[in-house]
Parts: sequence; C-alpha cells; structure tokens
Amino acid sequence: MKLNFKSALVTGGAGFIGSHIVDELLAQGVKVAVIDNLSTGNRKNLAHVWERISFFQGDIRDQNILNKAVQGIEVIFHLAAVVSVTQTVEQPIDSAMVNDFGTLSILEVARQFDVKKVVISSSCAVYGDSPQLPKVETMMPLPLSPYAVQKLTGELNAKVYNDLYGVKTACLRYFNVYGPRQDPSSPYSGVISIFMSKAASQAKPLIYGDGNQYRDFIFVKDVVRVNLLAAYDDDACGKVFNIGSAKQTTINQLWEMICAMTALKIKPEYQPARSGDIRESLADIECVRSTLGFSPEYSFEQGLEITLQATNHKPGH
Ligand code: UD2
Repeated sequence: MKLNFKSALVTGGAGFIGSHIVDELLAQGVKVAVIDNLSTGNRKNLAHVWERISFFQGDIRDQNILNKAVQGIEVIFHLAAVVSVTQTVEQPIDSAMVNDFGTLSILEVARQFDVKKVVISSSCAVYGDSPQLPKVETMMPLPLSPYAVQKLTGELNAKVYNDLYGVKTACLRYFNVYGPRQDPSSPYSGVISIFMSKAASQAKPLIYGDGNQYRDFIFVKDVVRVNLLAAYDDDACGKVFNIGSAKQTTINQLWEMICAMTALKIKPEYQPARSGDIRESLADIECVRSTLGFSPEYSFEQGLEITLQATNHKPGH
C-alpha cells in the first residue's frame, strides 16, 4: 500500500504503540511530528529516530503546542492519553481533562487546520463486562470506569466532528495490545510485558484468579498496520472498529507458552482475582475485515517470539 499522505502528527508518539507507528511512518517516507508530555511515554522509545522527527514535548491540552505541532500536518494519529484505568478511577477529573477535553482539542485543531484525517485510539474497555462474546461494535457500550467513559466520549466526539464538521475521523477499539517497548514496571502493565520480564529474570509470575480467564491479544505491528489503513482508506470515516485477533488465550496458557519458548519450568503463584477484572474478552473483527480488508498478520507465537527477543536484547526495538 502506497500511503496517500506525506506528513503525520503522532500524539503520544513516545509511548509503546505510538513509537511503533512513528517507526512505520518513517519507513514509508512520511514526515513525522510527535507531541508527548513524557508522563508515561519515554524518549528512549524514539532514540533511534530522534534526528528524523520533530518532537514537541508538552501536553495535548496546551493550545500553543498543538498549534505548532499541527503545522503542515495531513494526518493525526491520536494516542496520547492517561492509559491507566486505576489512575482515571483515582483522578476522574484530571484524567478527563486529558482523555476527554484533550481528544476534543485534537479534533478541533484538526478542523481549524484542515487536517485530512484523524485516527483515534480507543479501547475495548467501552464494552465493560457485558457477558456477550465476542464483542461486536453494534453492542451497547457499558463503561465501568472513568477511563471507559472518556474513551467512549472521544469516539462520540469523533463521530460528531466527522458528520457535522467534515473532519474525517476513524476510531480503533484496541483489545490487549502487546509487543516490544511495553513497559512492565507497574502492577497494571500489560500481562505479557510483566510475564516476559519475569521469564527474563527467571522469577515466578503472579496469576490473579484461577488463570482460566482469557484475553484477545494483538501484536503491536498489526495495530500499526491498521492505523495506517484507517488513515489511508476513507471507508473508515465516521466508524469505530474492534482491533483484536479474534482468538482467545487464557492467562495459564500464556505462561505455559512463555515457559515452552524459554525452556523454563516455573510454576506460577496464584493470588485472588483482581477486583474489577473482566473474566473474558474476545473481539469480533468482521467489521474491520470487511471494511478495510484488515486481518492480523502475526500469529500469537510469532508476536510472542519477537517480544521475547526484544525483552532479552532491550535497546533498539
Ligand atoms: C486491559 C487494558 C486496560 C483496559 C482493560 C479494559 C492492557 C495492558 N490493559 O486490561 O487498559 O483497557 O483491558 O478491559 O491492555 N494478570 C495476571 N498477572 C499479572 C498481570 C495480569 O494474572 O501479573 C491477569 C489480570 O488479572 C487479567 C489478565 O491477566 O485477568 C490481563 O491483564 P492486563 O492488565 O494485561 O489487561 P486487562 O485486560 O485487565
């Protein structure tokens, strides 16, 4: 696919997923600007491309920085957010200022500067724990946290800007994204990054609950590809897409796979289930398949293998 745009702004471009989008845009010859306040993002994720990007350190709530960063930009990939569900529970207003008002500011700056397309990162959190599986975009959202409400609000505002103001938007509801550069250091980091770092130090992982809960894991490079497709293809406009693999893996299976790959024999330690944890999560991906022709290219084994290699040889990936 030859991209139909030459410049892009990645908000949250120093983060886990954002920095992979930056890499692919650069590889395809796109001029890249990044805005990031480095609250959870990290410069080291961009160290290998530092000379090739325009970096704006600051907050998406800061109109002056936004106005500068958006100059000459055709497409915005919006990933900047308070990503910790717990943090949004503790700070509902502060986090709404970023996730809600911040997203609105991105849409508004896109309107003022005639940006061609805004691709917004959303989350499967909007489904809450409704028992229907797999999750389909037509289901009624049931947010259970400020985070989920804020992500849903972002989607609704994106739709209004698409339909009312003619700012082309597309929203991507990520399921459990994993891959190199995912930070394992907090208890609320993604389970794969935590388990990989346990394996690297030959330590026992903690499994919350019986480990038979399952998730739909998708490799970060597939998430990058669908972001670019959504930017490229106007059939994405005004729509929301589930982004997952449509395959389920239990947490017990995950640790067994990592043990098999690393030739480790470590029994996990079981702890009570985390309060508020969703038991099962699985995406229906028919909408993104039929609209954008997207289906994941990386098998779970391939994605895990790449993530494992990167965990063992940290810098650069
Ligand atoms: C994901 C998102 C979160 C939010 C939520 C909405 C990630 C990293 N988080 O949370 O932001 O969108 O979905 O539903 O994508 N676990 C262990 N041991 C560990 C860590 C986790 O057993 O050391 C379990 C955990 O209890 C859960 C599963 O692994 O059952 C996945 O946990 P997670 O934090 O990676 O992701 P999730 O789905 O809770």
